[in-house]
Parts: sequence; structure tokens; C-alpha cells
Amino acid sequence: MTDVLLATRNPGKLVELRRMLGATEVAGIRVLGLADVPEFPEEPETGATFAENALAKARDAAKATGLASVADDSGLVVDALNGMPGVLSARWSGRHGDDHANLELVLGQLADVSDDRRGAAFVCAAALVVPGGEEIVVHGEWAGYLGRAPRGTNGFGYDPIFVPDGEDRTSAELAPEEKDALSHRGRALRALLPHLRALVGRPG
Ligand code: ITT
Repeated sequence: MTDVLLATRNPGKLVELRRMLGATEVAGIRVLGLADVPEFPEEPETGATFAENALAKARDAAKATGLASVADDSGLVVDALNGMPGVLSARWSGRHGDDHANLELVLGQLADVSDDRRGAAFVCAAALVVPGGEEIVVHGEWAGYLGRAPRGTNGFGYDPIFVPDGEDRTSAELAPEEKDALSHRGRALRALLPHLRALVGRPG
């Protein structure tokens, strides 16, 4: 078995990444979370791009644990906010990880923005860092628009206000497997799969 660490402290992301890797059944890989390895300090996310942050998180995890590590940096990119909250999505309201406050702040900021200018996208950069080996970053994007009130209880973060293109439901109203098939994270993870498969059977 080759161990791969999912280096995220966000429970919503961890559920999705585990679920998707479980569904693809990458033979020979055992998926670990941060709860399965000794604790290591969380570095502040200082990168200007999703890719920089994902790579930094995967590098930190690989260095601290010696394991092949996958990290995800993601967020909501809102047209009417010139691409914000972007890499600041997790702490848009000033409190890291306060999903409700973050979403309410974005809704308030867009209160006077008309329906035809409410475009947004979820973006995900996923990085794989192999200790002493390769560093890979892949991307996924999911386009849509923002509703006017939260709807749905699935998912996490901004899901209750994000309506994917071609849908009437928010991403919090989609079934988990529907979200995985379409989402930024799903697309990024599928792009990473060949690289994960290539790890199996390799020494170290
Ligand atoms: P880690 O860095 O430990 O992985 P984090 O929550 O700090 O956790 P990010 O900096 O990448 O991660 O922030 C991502 C934020 O973007 C997250 O807190 C959500 O608010 C939002 N987000 C990302 N993917 C999302 C999704 O699928 N659905 C809803 N919101 C999402």
C-alpha cells in the first residue's frame, strides 16, 4: 500500500476528497487524513494564487510527515467583486472558516447587483507533492451565479448561494455525487488521478 495524505484542515473538503477517492478506488493507495499523522503547525496562507497556496500546503505536509501529500486551495471568484473573495474565501468575513458569516457578507455586498451580473465560479487548485520527488498542480473550475438567499443543506462554505450553470438548484441542493461529478474539486481531483496511480508500487 502507498500512503497518500489529504492535507486539509477543512472538514467539508476532507469529506469530498475522501468520497471521490473512495469512488474511484485507486488500487494500492491508502488515504490518510491529518488526524492519522502527528500534528504539525499550520503555516499562514500567504500566496497570491490558488496554485501557490495549494503547493505550499502540500509541501509543508510532505516535509512534516514524509508522506506523499495532496492539498487543495479553493474559493469563490465573484465577477461583481472583481474576482474576490478568491484566495481569501475562507476568511472573507474576517474569521477563518466562518462559513455562515462569509456567505452572508457576500450576499450583502451583492444586494444591489442585478441578476445578469451575478456570475461567479468556484476554483480549485490541487497539489501533489512527493517527498524527494515530483510536485504537480492541477486546476478545476465550476461556473455559475449567486442566488439571493441561502438554499440547501449539503456541502459546505458558499454552496447554499452558488447556482451552477445549467441548474436551478444551489450546489447545497445537489446530491453529493452530483456535486462531485461537476465541481471544481471533482475536476481537479480527476486530473490528479493519473499521478496518484503512478505512485503505486514505487519505493518510498
Ligand atoms: P485548508 O487550507 O486546511 O484545506 P481552508 O478552509 O482554509 O482549509 P481554503 O483556504 O482553500 O481552505 O479556503 C477554501 C474556502 O473556499 C472554504 O472555506 C469555502 O468557504 C470556499 N470553498 C471552497 N470549495 C468550496 C465548495 O466546494 N463549496 C463551497 N465553498 C467552497
